Amino acid sequence: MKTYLGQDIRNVAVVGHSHSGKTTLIAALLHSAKMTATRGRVEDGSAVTAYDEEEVARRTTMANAAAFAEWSGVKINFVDTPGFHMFLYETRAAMLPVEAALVVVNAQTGVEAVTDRVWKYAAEVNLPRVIVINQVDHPKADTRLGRQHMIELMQEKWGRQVVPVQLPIVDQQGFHGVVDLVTMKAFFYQPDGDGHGEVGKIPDAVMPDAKAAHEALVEIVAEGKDELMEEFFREGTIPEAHLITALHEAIRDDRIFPVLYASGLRNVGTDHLLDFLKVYAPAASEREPIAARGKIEALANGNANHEGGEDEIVMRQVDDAAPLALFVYKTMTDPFTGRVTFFKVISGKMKADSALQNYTRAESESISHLYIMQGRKPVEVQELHAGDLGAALKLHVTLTGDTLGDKAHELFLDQVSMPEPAMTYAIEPKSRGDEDKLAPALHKLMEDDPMVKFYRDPQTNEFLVSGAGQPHIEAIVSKLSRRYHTHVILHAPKVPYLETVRGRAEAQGKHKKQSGGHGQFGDCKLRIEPQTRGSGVGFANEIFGGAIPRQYVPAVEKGVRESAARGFLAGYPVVDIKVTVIDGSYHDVDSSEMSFKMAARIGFRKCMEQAKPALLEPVMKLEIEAPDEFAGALMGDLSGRRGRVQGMDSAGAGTTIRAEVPMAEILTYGTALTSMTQGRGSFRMEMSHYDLVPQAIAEKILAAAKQPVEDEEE
Ligand SMILES: Nc1nc2c(ncn2[C@@H]2O[C@H](COP(=O)(O)OP(=O)(O)OP(=O)(O)O)[C@@H](O)[C@H]2O)c(=O)[nH]1
Ligand SMILES: [Mg+2]
Repeated sequence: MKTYLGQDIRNVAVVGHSHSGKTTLIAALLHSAKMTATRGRVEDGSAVTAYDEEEVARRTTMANAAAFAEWSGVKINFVDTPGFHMFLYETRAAMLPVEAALVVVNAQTGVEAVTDRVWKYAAEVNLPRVIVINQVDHPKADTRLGRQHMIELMQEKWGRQVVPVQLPIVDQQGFHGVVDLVTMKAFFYQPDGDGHGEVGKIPDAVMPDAKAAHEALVEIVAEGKDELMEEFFREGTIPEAHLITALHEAIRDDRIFPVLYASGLRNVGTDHLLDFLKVYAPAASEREPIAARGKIEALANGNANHEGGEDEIVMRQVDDAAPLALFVYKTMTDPFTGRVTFFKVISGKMKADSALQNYTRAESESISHLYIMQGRKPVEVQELHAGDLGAALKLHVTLTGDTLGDKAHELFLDQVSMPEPAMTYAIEPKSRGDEDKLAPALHKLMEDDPMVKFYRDPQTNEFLVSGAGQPHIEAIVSKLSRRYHTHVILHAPKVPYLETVRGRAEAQGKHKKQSGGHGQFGDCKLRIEPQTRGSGVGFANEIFGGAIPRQYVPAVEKGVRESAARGFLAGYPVVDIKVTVIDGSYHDVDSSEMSFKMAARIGFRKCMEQAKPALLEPVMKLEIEAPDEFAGALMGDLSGRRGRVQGMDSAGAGTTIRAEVPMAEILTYGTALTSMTQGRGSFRMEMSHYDLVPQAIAEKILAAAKQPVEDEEE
């Protein structure tokens, strides 16, 4: 296989709403570039970037995947990304190792909720964007929204930099060609063919539109470039060569977001899309130097021993001559190849058989063979140059987000931040045999998917598993059984209620035992008062004149904290209180730490009795997305769940509702939402705050929970 330099590499993340056809389009692009003998399909699991069993079963992309096309002298690396709202944390991570996003828009529906979301992610990292209107072949394409109307809607959202560089040719034969508005040539395709267009004349019916669109394109390319403007006014047009260079630069600098047309399913327009990426997408070497935390290079050079230096922001050039640095953007465990680590060569030249330092983990790591991934298939290469995407197998310590490289040039790149898990279940092994396997298997899954969390809730003592949502957790459970032969039961987790007080009270706690010999004596007077939410348990000492000797005050505090942790009403920890010890007495011989601890417990319980104890419940922040027609039903349902609606937006084809809802009311919301919206709604939630449980409901919870906690004797 040919070795590619940064200038001949294009890295492109393919992003867009679910079912816009990203995975199918990549399969078509790879086939047109003759990387695959047949054109893969999502339906039968043959699409190159959809190989994971769970993805094949669900027919949707759940994690990033890599593929490449060698196309007339360049290598185009594609990262296929999820379009399902739940997995967008992956999509966001895919923006880091690439120089362009190919934003796939479904011609049937136009810009959808996720299209806009991923657009914003790309904008956050100033990623150049190329828009492709896909599925133009579909009978419903262009009928709901005219072609021009769709462009106008995108311009409204994303600015007038959205400019067609192609027009589709659709007639009674359907969609079978595109007009290139730069060269003013038409390309005609055999639908379901090999994806190669025949150059031809622009059809008469399209010509007027093409002329107008060409002029609009030339004008916006020339804008802001004085020499081009002059040329434009002088000649009435711009020579093709100048136009090509200027368009390339405008795309690289986010001044133009070009729009193309294609059908991945019927393989129309794909070779031209590859050509377009070759000519107009930024080369890997064109990337601005990358900012990272590290040691100042000048100091590090020629001075290998620079330990102890402060971290500085280092600008690292995407250059073969710079020190080697790799950034890991994904790992996966494949049943066939084992652990695969996907990385970008940020700088330097990577050769097979290299000893590297994993800076993030401060451990060495050696890479014997180098690969580039074609879906799940590793293709071996001998070297990778700055800017390329590669992979290594069976690394020991390296995980997603790590930076590796030359030992002498330590560098840290920022990792992408993860959202809070939206859904949590209690998880239990089905049988004894599954018990030992569960934790190791889940830990393996967690390494490849940072959104999966597995932990024991210290409050309820249950093992919990969290993920991005219902389908995500279902996929985890299915992977546990398919891959690790570990079977589990899921159920709604116990709600981690808390207790608090609504009033203020003072009470005395006295612990006294005189049963011959050494006695026990502790006596303290406590005050309890409510504090703001989230403040936990505060303790203060206001003893004057040694009513309790100083050395016993910590024992009083310990007694208070232990009692608070044990709960009063139903065994839930008491929080958001301040307890102050205000008075007491002691006995020269019989007082001890233990007696004061006991006294504090008694005092605490008496305080609780009088201070209007109350139950607190976790309230979740909920964001629901669903087609407009379900908005009314969803709002009604939310109020039935004691939800408080905070806002409602209509964006594109859907409505977003934001609300705060007690956790107890939405433990199984995923299932309810699916049935209310015929599977078309989605939601995310995260912990917001704790709030008082209304009296009537609190009574029910307390009746169902265990009896009030008795203070046990020690
Ligand atoms: N008519 C038509 N259908 C298409 C086209 N591309 C994809 N489809 C169909 O749309 C569905 C979704 O295609 P995918 O390629 O899985 O879409 P995706 O964007 O990868 O979806 P996610 O992975 O869920 O984000 C499949 O049933 C495809 O057959 C196209 O160009 N034309
Ligand atoms: Mg997909």
